[in-house]
Amino acid sequence: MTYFNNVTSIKYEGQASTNPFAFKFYNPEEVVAGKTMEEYLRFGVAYWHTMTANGTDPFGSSTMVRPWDKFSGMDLAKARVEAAFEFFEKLGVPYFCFHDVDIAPEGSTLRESNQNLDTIVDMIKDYMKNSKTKLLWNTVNNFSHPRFVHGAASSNNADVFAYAAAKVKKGLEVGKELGAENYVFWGGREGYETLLNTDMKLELDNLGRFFHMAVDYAKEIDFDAQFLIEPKPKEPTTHQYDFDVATGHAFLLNYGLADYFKFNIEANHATLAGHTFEHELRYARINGMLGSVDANQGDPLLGWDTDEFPTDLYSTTLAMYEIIKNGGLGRGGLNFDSKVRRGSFEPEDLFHAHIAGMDSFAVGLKVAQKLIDDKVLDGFAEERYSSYKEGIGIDIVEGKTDFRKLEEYALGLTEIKQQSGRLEQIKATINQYLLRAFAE
Ligand code: XUL
Ligand code: CO
Repeated sequence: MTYFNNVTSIKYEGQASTNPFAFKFYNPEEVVAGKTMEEYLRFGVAYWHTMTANGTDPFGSSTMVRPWDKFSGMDLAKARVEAAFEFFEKLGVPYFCFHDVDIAPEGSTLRESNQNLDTIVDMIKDYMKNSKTKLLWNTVNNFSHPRFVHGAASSNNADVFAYAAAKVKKGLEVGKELGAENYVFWGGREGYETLLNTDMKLELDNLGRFFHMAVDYAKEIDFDAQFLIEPKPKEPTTHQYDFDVATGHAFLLNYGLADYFKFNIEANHATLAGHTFEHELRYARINGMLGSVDANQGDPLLGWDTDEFPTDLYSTTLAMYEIIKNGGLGRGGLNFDSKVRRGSFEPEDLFHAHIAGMDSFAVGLKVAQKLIDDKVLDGFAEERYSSYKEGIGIDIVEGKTDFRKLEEYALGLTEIKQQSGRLEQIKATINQYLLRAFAE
C-alpha cells in the first residue's frame, strides 16, 4: 500500500524552480569542500515527529491527517513502517532516527513490549535491505510512561532504575540489529522539580552508574555505535542534569565517561539554555565532543521547546560553520527533530517541511564554506588576537611567564591600546555572503 500518492520523488531543480515539491538549494550530488552535500549533511527523519506525532498540544487534541491512522495497534505500527520507507525514498533522505515507542506500541508487560519491538524491528530490517536509508541513531523513551514520573536512571525508585536499564539494554540490541551508527541518551526525566525532596548526589551517582553499564553492555554485544548525550536545560523537568554541553561535559569527566560519549546538540535546547545554537556546537567542537545534531529551531517569543523546522539561514550558516570546522560530523548527522505546526496537518506538509529544512542547511553549508575559504571570520579573529603572536602575548600562551613577570611588564606600560571589535562590519559582511552565495 502507498500513502503519499500526491507526491513523487523530490528532485533538485535549482533556485528558480517554483515547484513546491523540489529542492531549490539542496543538490545531493553537488560537491562542497570535497564531499557531496548528501555526504556532508547526513540528514535524518525523526520518526516520532513525522510518522507518530498527531498534533496534540496541552490545550488541544490531534489535528494531523495521516492515511495510516485508519489502523490501530500493531497494524498501525506496521503501516507506519510502510509509510516511513515510502517517505524516506521519495525525499531521498539518507538516515532516520527513532525511540522504541515510536515504532512499536508498549505491551502490558516489558516482555510483551519487547516482542512488539522484535516484530517491527524485523520488518524495518527487511525494508532496509531494499532502501538506501540507514539508521542514524535509535534511543528509548524513558520519559513518557507514568512509571518514569520521578525519573528513570535518576529515579528515587530502584525498580524504575532497573526497568529503565532493561529498556536501554533492549535499545542497544535493536541498534546493533539495525546497524545504528549512534545511540542517543536524552534524559527527559533525568532532573528534578525541587531540591526539597531530592538527593542530588545519589541521583547523579546513579546516572553515572547507568551510563557505565550501558557502555559495558554495548562492548559486550559488540555494538560499536557512537554514544551521544543530548543536553537540554529544562522541560519536562524544571532542572535537567544534562543542562547544556558544558554541564554535560563536566558530568562525563567527573564520572570517567568522557572517552565514551559525545554530544547530540539540538538547536532549540541550546536556546532554552540561554545559548545560541553555535555556542553549543563551538563548546563541543573545541573539546572534541561534537557528535551529532538535532536540527530544528525555537521561537524566540516562546519559552518552551517548539521544535520548528529550521529555516533561519543565519543560524544554519553559523551552525554549518562549526560543523565544517569540526571536519564534518563523522558518524553523526543532521536529524530533523522538528515537527510541522499543528495547523500544517496534511501529509504533504511533511515534505514541505523537510524540503525547507534541507534547503536551509544546504544554503548554510555553501555560505559557511565560502566564509571559511575567504577567511572572513578567521581574518577578523587573527587580527583581534594578534597581541598573542608577539612579545608578552607569546610568553603567556607558551607558559613562559608568571605573576611577578606580568606585574613588572604591566608596571612598564604607559598606555593600553585597544582595537574595535567590528561586530557591525562582520554582520554586514555575513549578510553580503548570504545574498551573494546564490547570485551567480
Ligand atoms: C526532546 C528531544 C528528544 C530527543 C530524543 O526535547 O529532543 O526527542 O531528541 O529523545
Ligand atoms: Co532532540
